[in-house]
Amino acid sequence: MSLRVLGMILAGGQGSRLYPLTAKRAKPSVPFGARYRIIDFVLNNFLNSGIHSIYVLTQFKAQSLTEHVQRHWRFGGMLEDFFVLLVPAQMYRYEELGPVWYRGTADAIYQNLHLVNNHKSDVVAIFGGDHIFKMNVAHMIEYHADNRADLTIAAYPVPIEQASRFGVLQVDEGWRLVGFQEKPKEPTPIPGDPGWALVSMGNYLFRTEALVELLEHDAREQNSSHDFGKDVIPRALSEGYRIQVYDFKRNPIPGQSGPNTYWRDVGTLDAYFEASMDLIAVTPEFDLFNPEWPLRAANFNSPPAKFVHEAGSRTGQAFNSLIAGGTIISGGTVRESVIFRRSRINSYALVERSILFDGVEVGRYAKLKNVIVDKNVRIPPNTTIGYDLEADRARGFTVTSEGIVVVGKSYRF
Ligand code: ADQ
Ligand code: ADP
Repeated sequence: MSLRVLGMILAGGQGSRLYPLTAKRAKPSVPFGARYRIIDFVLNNFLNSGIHSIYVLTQFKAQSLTEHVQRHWRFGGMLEDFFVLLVPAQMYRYEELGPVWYRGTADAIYQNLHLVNNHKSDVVAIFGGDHIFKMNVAHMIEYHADNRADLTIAAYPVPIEQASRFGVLQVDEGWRLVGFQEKPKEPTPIPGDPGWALVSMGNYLFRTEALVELLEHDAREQNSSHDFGKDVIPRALSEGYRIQVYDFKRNPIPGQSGPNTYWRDVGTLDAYFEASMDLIAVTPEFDLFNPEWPLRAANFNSPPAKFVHEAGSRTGQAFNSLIAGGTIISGGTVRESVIFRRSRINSYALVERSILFDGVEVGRYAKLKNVIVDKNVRIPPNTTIGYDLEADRARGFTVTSEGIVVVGKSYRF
């Protein structure tokens, strides 16, 4: 890649629909897939695409995310351009803006334009930290450069009934942006394909000068909410900036054939649960095991996972599951579940279609079905969760419309 690229990840999001998993952590820090956090996927996309100068902008309940990135995404050492650095909201422009935190996604970048200027990059890649996906960003950069675009927006088709949650795009034959509405009540469908709309993935490549111009302009606007989707993109479009739309489906991932179709906002507990269950399918839509697209994650010195089994009585076994290191399945049974590290499932316990975060202990004879258990929670012996949803609600667990039960970190049995 000959262009110099700076990566900026927007990781300030609240993720309120994931509560209680986001009670004490920002959405990008929510654990996923037995050993990852949501932010790891975009970080891997950048690294696997040769983008190695990366700022992570944080704001809301950032401690867990800060510790994760600081401890586990250190690299580079003496190579100046190799870094992942956290940028908390810090009122850097206090003299100009007064005492304000990041007021929106565009303001988060505006308040840190000094970092963009210092880096002297040709392109700034501004990506969300909230999604599970693989994306070869190098291919999008090539497209951005070939089209001499000021801004390139990654796009994904969604069923029209879901499109109101997104920025909806209209393009001409050359995929140049000709219309944009942020979260419209009545989304415009793809021409000739009334059931679908083309939406923005919230992942942007900006020509650096265009970004600086647009953000400086936006900062002067009194009525702006300082958001890329609500303010900056509509203005850029009306002012005639060259905005290209990038077709995510055509994004080539080494080691994978066919179109790239997987992009998930695990923004609700049900969506989170469904994406987790996909991972344990025999042929999942999202493949964690592609050696040509390594997915780096926090590396702990965990011992191996262990299964303690005494034929006939204490059957320590797991089927169709992901089991992280340091876990001991000691005489319990696990089916179709995602188990993070250092968990312990004791004798005669049954864990089915469930997700246990780090350090969860399931006591003897406990039964769990369709349950998400947050970090370090101890489920007492003989507890049954996920079988009687009314009772679960009455006990103070969160129960979703799809019947998933969540035991939060602070729950006391
Ligand atoms: P939303 O997802 O609604 O729409 P938003 O909530 O602003 O946008 O979040 C975008 C990203 O920025 C997330 O990764 C979030 O964590 C982060 N973020 C939010 N506020 C922040 C702040 N103050 N500081 C730092 N980071 C912050 C956007 C676009 C739509 C597009 C969808 C795709 O506006 O056009 O369709 O993303 O999901
Ligand atoms: P995670 O559950 O995401 O792994 P940790 O347990 O590692 O997060 O906690 C990370 C940081 O978040 C802690 O150092 C602490 O400061 C903060 N934190 C986590 N849980 C709580 C809590 N219940 N109350 C206050 N702060 C918390």
